[in-house]
Amino acid sequence: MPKKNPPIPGTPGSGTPTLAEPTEPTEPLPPKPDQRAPALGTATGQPVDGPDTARGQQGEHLTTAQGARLYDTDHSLKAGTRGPTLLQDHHLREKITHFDHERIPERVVHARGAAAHGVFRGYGSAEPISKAAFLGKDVETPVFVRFSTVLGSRGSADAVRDTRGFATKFYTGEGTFDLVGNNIPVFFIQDGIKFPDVVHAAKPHPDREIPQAQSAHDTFWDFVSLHTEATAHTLWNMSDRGIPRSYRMMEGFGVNTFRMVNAAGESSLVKFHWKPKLGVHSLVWEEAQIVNGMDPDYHRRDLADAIESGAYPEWELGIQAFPDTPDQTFEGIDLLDPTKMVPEELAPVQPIGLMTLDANPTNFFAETEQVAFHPGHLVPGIDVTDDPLLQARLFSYLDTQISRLGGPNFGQIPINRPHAEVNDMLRDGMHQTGVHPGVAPYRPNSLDAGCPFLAGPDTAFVEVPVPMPESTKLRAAPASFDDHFSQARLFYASLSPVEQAHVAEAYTFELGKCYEQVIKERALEVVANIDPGLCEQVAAGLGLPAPAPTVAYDAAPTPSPALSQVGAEWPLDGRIIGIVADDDSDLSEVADAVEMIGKNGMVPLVIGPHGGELGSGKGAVPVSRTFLTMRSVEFDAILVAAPASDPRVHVLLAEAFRHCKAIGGWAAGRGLLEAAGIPAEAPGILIADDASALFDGITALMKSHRVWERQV
Ligand code: HDE
Repeated sequence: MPKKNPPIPGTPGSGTPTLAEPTEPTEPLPPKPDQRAPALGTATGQPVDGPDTARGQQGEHLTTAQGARLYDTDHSLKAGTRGPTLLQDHHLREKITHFDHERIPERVVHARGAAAHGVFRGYGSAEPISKAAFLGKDVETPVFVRFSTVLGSRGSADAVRDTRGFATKFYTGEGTFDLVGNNIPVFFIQDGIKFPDVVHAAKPHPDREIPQAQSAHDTFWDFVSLHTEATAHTLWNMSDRGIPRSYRMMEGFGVNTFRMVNAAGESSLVKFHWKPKLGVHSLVWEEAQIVNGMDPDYHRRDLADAIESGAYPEWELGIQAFPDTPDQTFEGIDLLDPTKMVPEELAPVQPIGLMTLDANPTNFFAETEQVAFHPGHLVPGIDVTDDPLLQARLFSYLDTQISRLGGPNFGQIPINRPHAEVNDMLRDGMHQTGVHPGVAPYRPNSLDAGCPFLAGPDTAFVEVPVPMPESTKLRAAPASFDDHFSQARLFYASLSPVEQAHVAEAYTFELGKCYEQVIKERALEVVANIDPGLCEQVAAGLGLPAPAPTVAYDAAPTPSPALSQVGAEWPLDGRIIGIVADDDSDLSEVADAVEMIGKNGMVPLVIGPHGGELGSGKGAVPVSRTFLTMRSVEFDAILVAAPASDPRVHVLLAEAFRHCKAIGGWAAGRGLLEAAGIPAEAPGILIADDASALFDGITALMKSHRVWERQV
């Protein structure tokens, strides 16, 4: 008979009292394929026996890092209950030491992010210009996408005015392809050597380390007013694109021009675009500022909630394709200049696949924090160009991971493992987790039977043999890079009046936050070169004279309607409607409204004077937010079914009104709208006899995102 282990004190069956914690284990969720650690093998290539070591946790008992079971983790080992702690206590030291080292350096830029798993399905339409297998018709490829802000630290707020990162890892059968893009198609600088300059200028001031995650400060405006190639990107930041409503409602752009190569070896130049199925939508500035205090995790929460509720966000991947001519320009636009984009009206975006995000990460640190992107992670069929920004990026991303992730083996971290077979000759180094068999990590060899073998050009990644023009070694840029204003003029001219008004407000706000007069004046000179009318508005807001443009206008720019966010109708998946009600409201009507909203793929949140339920018994309605926990910015539209006199409800309605949200009232709610000073005849205010009569009208208004006619 095997000898039974003695019972561990405090565990069930041990005879000592148990803690009031659950003691029955439940099965953890199964890992996704890209969460698996590298398979372990012995030096002879045999698999290692034992439990599934790929998982972070096995078994149901608490153990040390070495697997020894523990019976107490609440008390350190002491000489008596009041005595000193003993150096012998390995569990204490292991637990505290590991904790002391739990943090890794945050990303130097894009530190704040949120991510999701998904799948990409190729349409096959890119086949004539790219041999990349994952773009083939109906080929499905797992993806992991990380969205981010650029400037803020890891714990900063989501809804700040900033560019957003949009980085996608495609785990293709031919190796991993990373599309490391932004939600703005142009960049601040033309040459990567300027990246530390723009980032140092935009980050908090080095003396007091303020302001956090903001561009509204002197060093940023000092730099961009002197370095005028940043003008177009700065203007995009000052537009609604700088404050997205949701990560699900952003476009993504590869920014740099890439190459695609087909099976015949022919090369085309391409620009990548992600088009969200829900359209491109933004917060308004006052709303964004309130959001950052009320819910700093606004975008992170929105993405996770939408995926969890089954409202999977989708984007179509598209390309603009251009002939790979020796001058690498299209319609006069230099394709190697990353401060320039090509209007869709000149080169249509052709859809090549669909991405659906359908799973949240299991562990933020393991996946979202440790994922390591690199624009040089390419597959056969996609290659880089000589864009001097892209060339510097090709160096930077690998370099930064080495200090951020503690050594050169970050590719072995589960989220970074390729799904293609890996057989490199990279060995050893910090955090090596692979057990490489064989004796000959070099080529040529005979001792490992010549392995690994080289692939033929038909399956290998082969750089496009681009002819190099005769040239001289120098530090300079082509003359076309001197044009710093045409794209900013084009973007501004393409915006609707509402969007232009937001741009004027944003410049006025940001420059109003600068202390140095000289910086405000110089920034106004730049704005004058975008649009004199815009400059006059900003100058008036700052109380300064408007300077005249210094760079001549050749002709008025031809607007690109695709650059405006306003004017179409979009699906409402995951949009949030607040319903103000109280115990005296007609609760069956409120319940009907809740049901209608949910049935239509949106989220109803009942706002009541107290928590718990409104009413009692069968017809009771659960309350989602109280007057204390709600704030207008959480809702895309508000319905009112109660005469609430609480001043916080008046603020709710006043803010929703100012932020151009649809508002509807029925029954006693009509009186509340009046009491809150909301004019019944204003655009986007609907009054009806019951909730169902309101529903169609409210959703029709929401499809245009906001009631812009109301903007004052
Ligand atoms: Fe990045 N960038 N970048 N960048 N970038 C990083 O890499 C860099 C640029 C972008 O969610 C860093 O792993 C240089 C353009 C995204 O993990 C770093 C230059 C675009 C992310 C780096 C640029 C981007 C990064 C910091 C100028 C849009 C977040 C942490 C030559 C096309 C990826 C890291 C994630 C991250 C360098 C310019 C997008 C330091 C030197 C242009 C979305 O390597």
